[in-house]
Amino acid sequence: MSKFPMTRRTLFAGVTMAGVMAQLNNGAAQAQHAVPAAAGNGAAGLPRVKVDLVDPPFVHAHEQVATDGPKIVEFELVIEEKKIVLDADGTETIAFTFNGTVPGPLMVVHEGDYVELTLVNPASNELLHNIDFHSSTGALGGGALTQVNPGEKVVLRWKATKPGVFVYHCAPPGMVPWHVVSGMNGAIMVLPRDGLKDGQGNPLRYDRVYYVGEQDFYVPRDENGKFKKYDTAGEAYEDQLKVMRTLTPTHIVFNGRVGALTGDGALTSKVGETVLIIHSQANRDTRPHLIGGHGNYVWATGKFRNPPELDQETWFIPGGTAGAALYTFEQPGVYAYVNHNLIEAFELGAAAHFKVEGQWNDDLMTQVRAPAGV
Ligand SMILES: [Cu+2]
Repeated sequence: MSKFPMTRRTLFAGVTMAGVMAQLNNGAAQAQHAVPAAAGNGAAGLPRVKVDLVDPPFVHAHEQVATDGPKIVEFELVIEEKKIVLDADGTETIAFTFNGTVPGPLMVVHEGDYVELTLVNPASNELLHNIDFHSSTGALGGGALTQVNPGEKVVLRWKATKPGVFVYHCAPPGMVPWHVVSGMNGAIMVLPRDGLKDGQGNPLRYDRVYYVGEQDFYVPRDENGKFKKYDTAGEAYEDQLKVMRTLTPTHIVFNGRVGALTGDGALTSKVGETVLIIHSQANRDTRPHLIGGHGNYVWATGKFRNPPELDQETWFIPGGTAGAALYTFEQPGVYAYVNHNLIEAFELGAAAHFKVEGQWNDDLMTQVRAPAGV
């Protein structure tokens, strides 16, 4: 695609002219038809619960072990196209967001629940959007059933059959990578109904959960090497596509900007607390590492039917995946949590801090002799 499709008319034209999309639209039409007609719709009659999502790195209140049977869990995501600042130099990009944040909020349900998502594309936006849940089954993960133009909303329901953490992202026809690298992705956690387990079937619980969404950005530069600013996404599109095709991000950040999770935004914990870290990257591979700590139990590819790996130093999360790591802090201090491609962490921004309170354990580490002359 060489020209940015600016109007709703051209957006629709792009959809209907593409052969592959015609097939997808047929599939979508059939699937839409099938929803009300399907026999044995397991969602019928189930209790409903409406969940208010919260901004990352925080996660809405939820049960780790389900105390009831399956239910329909209602979420709402409002799409917001907005200018965001990526770093202390004031570098800007026009982000596409679910609920105004990069990443979008973490949703939590249990295996066997039904997710019922209302996706709202306010009239103030310019572009068509949709949502592909990697955790769902069929119709491009829901992408074929959720295309909403500005001024529209849609409701999608799907059954959470696979326990794990999964990416969701926008995937509009012809513009998938652009929307994903403009920030339009997030994650969902489908917990086993009886909670997390180690490899031997023993329960694993967490005191806190944080959601880290890693994002690569591709900001065009002017002839002097300075980052360019644009008034609209449409103006930026062609320049941005050129940078994207280099596969060389200008920024790789946690939670939307350099330093979002350091300083005042640092993640907090206490010695003795067990923290679950959900980490997603919708586009590129990443390799989280907690400097001075470990991943005690790690589902690097995020799927809870697999036994967690133990005592990891660094774990590998392939692009398009969410991973989960459980750690119990044993020492106080400030820990850096980084993408251990250290250039990406220290030069491009993929780093967070944990500030941990508590008593130092001399047995685990002590400075036997302070630095001084030899
Ligand atoms: Cu989008």
